[in-house]
Amino acid sequence: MSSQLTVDYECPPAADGMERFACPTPDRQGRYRCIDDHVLCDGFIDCPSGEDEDRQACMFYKTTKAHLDVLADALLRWARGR
Ligand SMILES: [Ca+2]
Repeated sequence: MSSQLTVDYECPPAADGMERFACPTPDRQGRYRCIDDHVLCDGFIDCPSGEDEDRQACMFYKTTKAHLDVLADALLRWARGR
């Protein structure tokens, strides 16, 4: 038996090919739930222990995503202006 301290569970990709993520803790049946990235920090608890709505993680996630959106927007405008 391997240690349960780390999550090494791989989620199969979603039907549309998007990457999915395993919740860090298993549910009552001992199964790791796979969630889509768009349910992260959406205000609804999707993981058994609510990790996908963790306040600190979501703050990091949202600021990072905001920066990436600005960067992607700037790249798009740069590409269009050429
Ligand atoms: Ca959620």
